Amino acid sequence: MTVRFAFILLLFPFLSNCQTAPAIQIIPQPLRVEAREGNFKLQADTRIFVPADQPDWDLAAQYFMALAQSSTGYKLASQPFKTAIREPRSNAIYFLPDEKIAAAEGYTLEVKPNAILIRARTAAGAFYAVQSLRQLFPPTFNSVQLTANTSWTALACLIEDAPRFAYRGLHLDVARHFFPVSFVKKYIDLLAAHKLNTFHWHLTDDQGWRIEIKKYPKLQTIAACRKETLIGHNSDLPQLFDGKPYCGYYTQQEVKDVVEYARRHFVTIIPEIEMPGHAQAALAAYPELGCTGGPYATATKWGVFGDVFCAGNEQTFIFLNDVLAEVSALFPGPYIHVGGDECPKDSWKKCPKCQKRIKDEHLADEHALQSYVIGRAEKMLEKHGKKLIGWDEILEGGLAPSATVMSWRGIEGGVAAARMHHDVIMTPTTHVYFDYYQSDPATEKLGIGGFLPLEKTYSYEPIPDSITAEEARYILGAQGNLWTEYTPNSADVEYMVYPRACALAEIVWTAKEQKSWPDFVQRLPAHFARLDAMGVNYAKTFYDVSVSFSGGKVNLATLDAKSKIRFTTDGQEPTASAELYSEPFAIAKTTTVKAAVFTNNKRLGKVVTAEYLVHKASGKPYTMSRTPGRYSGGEAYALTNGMVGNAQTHHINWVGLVNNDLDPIIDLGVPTTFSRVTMHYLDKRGAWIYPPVSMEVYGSADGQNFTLLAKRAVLPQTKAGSHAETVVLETPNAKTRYLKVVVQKFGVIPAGAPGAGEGAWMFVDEIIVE
Ligand code: TNX
Repeated sequence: MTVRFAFILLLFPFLSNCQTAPAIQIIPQPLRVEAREGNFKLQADTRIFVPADQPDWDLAAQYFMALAQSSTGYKLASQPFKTAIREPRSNAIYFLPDEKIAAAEGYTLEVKPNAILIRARTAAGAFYAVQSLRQLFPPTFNSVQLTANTSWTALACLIEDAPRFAYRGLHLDVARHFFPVSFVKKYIDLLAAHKLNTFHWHLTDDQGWRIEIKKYPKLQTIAACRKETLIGHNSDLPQLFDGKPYCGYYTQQEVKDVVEYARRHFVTIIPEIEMPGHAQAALAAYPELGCTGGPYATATKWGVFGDVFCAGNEQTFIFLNDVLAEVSALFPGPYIHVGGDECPKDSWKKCPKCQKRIKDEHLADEHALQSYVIGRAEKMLEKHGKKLIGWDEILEGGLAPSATVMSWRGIEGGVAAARMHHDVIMTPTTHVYFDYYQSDPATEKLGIGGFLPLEKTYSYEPIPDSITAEEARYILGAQGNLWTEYTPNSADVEYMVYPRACALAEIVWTAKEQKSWPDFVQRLPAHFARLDAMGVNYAKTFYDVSVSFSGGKVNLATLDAKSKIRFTTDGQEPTASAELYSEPFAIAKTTTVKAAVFTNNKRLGKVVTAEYLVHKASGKPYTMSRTPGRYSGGEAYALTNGMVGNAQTHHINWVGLVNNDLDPIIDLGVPTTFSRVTMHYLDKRGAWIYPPVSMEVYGSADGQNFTLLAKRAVLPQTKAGSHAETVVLETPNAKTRYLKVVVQKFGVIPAGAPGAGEGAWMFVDEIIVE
C-alpha cells in the first residue's frame, strides 16, 4: 500500500465523523475530503483564470460561469494566463493543468478563503472539480433562477478525487416514448453533474425509429410513427389502445446539436441501432427487409416481437451498412451499440433464405446466424472507425472478435465475456433497471414491474466475486438503464431515474472503501435541495415509511434519520399531530396502519397504508415440498406473515411457483380450534399467472398422518386485467396442531393465450386460519 493511500484510509473515518454543520456533503462521495477553516465568498468581481489556448479547459470554466450567472446573476469573466502561478491573487478561481494528478479524470479542489484552486491533468478532471465545487455553495447556487440576497460562500476544504471506473453510463430509451432535444440536453447535464460520462441513446425499437437517416426517408415518415399506444400494462387483458398516432424523430441537425452539447459536458454518446430484433418499426417502412415481406406495422404495444430483420437477405446488410455509415459520421465517440437482444428465431427457422445462409456459411443454427449478423455489423463498423457494443445475447452463437458486452440479464454474460477477455459494461436488471418500481407499487404510477428500491441499487458492486483480478480489468464500469414503456413524459423519466442515478454515481465513481450506504443516506437530503434547485422531479420515496410485521409487532422505519414517523391505527390519514412512532408496537387484531414522515410538521413522503392480518396461523412456521425461488414473498414464512400482496405487482408479498402445487404444512404449535381457512391468489393471465384448480385442507396431530378436512374447486373469475381473489374453506370446529393446505396448480397455459404451451405460474400471498 502506498503511503498516500494508507493516509487516506486513516484519515477518512476521522474526517467523516468530525464534519460539523454545515458539512461538506458531495455526491458522489470523493476520494478524500478535508474540511478547513472559513469559506470562500463568490462575488460579482471574482476573477476566473484559465490556461491560455486550451479550449477544453475553457469549457470547464465556462460551465462554472454559466451556472453562477443563472443563480447569482454575476457575469463573471475569465482571463487567460500563460505562466505558472506563484502566489494566487485573492478573490479568484484558478484552473490549473497539473501533470502530477495521476488519474485522467481526477482533480484536486482547494477552496481557501481568498482563492479557489482547481488542479487536474485533463479538462475533464477540471470539469469534475467544478461539479464538486457547485455542491459546496448553498443549494440555490444550482438553480436555473436568480436567487436574491444570498451570500454565495463555499466551504473551505481540500478535496482529492478520481473515479473508480472509466465507464460511467446512463441510458435513455427514446423509442417507446420520444423526448424532445431540450429534455435530452437536461438529461445529459444531470448525468454529467453526477460525474457520469456516457449517455447511451436507445434510438430505435419496435415502437419507433427516432433518428433521421437521409438515405431511407421512410424511416422518418413511417418508422417514426405508430398508429396508437397501449393503455395500461402490457399484461392486462383485454389490451386497450388510445387511438392516437404517436410520432417523433431527431433530425441529423438536432443530433449534431446534442452531440456538441454532450462534448461540452465531457459526455460521450453511444447511439444504439437495434438489430436483428426489435426492428418492427424499420420493417414497417421497408418490408422487403423482413423474412415474409410484410406488411408490418410499427408496434403499438410492448414486448418482444417475432418480425425481425431477415438474415438471409443481402439487402438487409446493405441497409444496415448505410444506416451505420450515417450514424457513425454523426457521433464522434468510439462505440456504436447494435442491440442484439431479444431476437426470436422463429421467422428465421421458417425462412428459406435464412436457412440457405445457415447452410452456405456452415453455421450451426439460428443462434450462430444471429452471431453472423452481429459479426458483419462489426466489420461494417470497423470500416467506419467504430467499435461494436451489444447486449449479452450476442454471446449466444459465438462472440464477434472485438465486441464489448453489456450484461443486462444478470451478471453471467459479463462474467463469461470478461473470462474471454472482452470488455464488459455491467447493467444488470437486478440493480440498475430504473424502469422497475422503487417503492410499493400500490402507491406508485403504473410501471413495468419489478422492485428496485434505492438501497438495492446502492448495494451494487460491479466486479463479480467469481472473476480473477486479471479478468476484472475487462469490466469497464456500469450503467443504469431507463426503458420508457411506462414513462410517457420527461417528468416521469426524472422520477424514475433520480435519486437512483445518484446511487449509480457512487457505484461507478466512489472508491469501494469510501462507499457507504449510511453515509450516502445522510448526504442525500442536502443533495435533494440541489435537485430541487435544478428543477428535477426526483422521487421522494426516500421519505416513504417502510413497514414490516414480525413477532406480532409492527415495525416502522425511515431512511432519513432527521425526520419523524407519525402513524394511525384507526384508518385516519396521519397528520402532524398523529402519534409519534418510537418503537415496534404489538397488535392483537387485524389492523390498518397508516404512516408518514414529518419534518417541522410538514409531511415529506407519501402516506403508506398497510393492513396486518392477525389470525391463528400468523407468524407460524411451515414447510413445503417445494421452496419458492425468485418469488419467495420476501420472507421465509411469507404465507403466514400477516401481509397480503396487491394485484399490481407479483414481486412483493406473493409466493410464486411454476409447475408445482403449493402445499404448506403449518405448525400451529399446539392443537388449535378453527373453523375457516382462507387463501388469496393472484390472477394475472397476461403475465402467465393463473388461478389454481382446487384447494384442500388436511389436519394432523403428528405432522405425518393427515386427514382431509375440506376441499373445493376454485372457480376462476372472469375480469379484465390483474386481480387478486379469495377462496374460503369452511372447517367447522376443526382442532388440530398441524394443518396442511394443498393448492393445486393450473397446468399448461391454453392455446391462444400469452405463454400458450408453457406451465402456468401460481401466486398465493397468505393462508388465513380463523
Ligand atoms: C428488456 S434490456 C429489454 C428492453 C425492455 C426492457 C424492459 C434489453 C436489452 N431489452 O427492450 O424495454 O427489458 O425492462
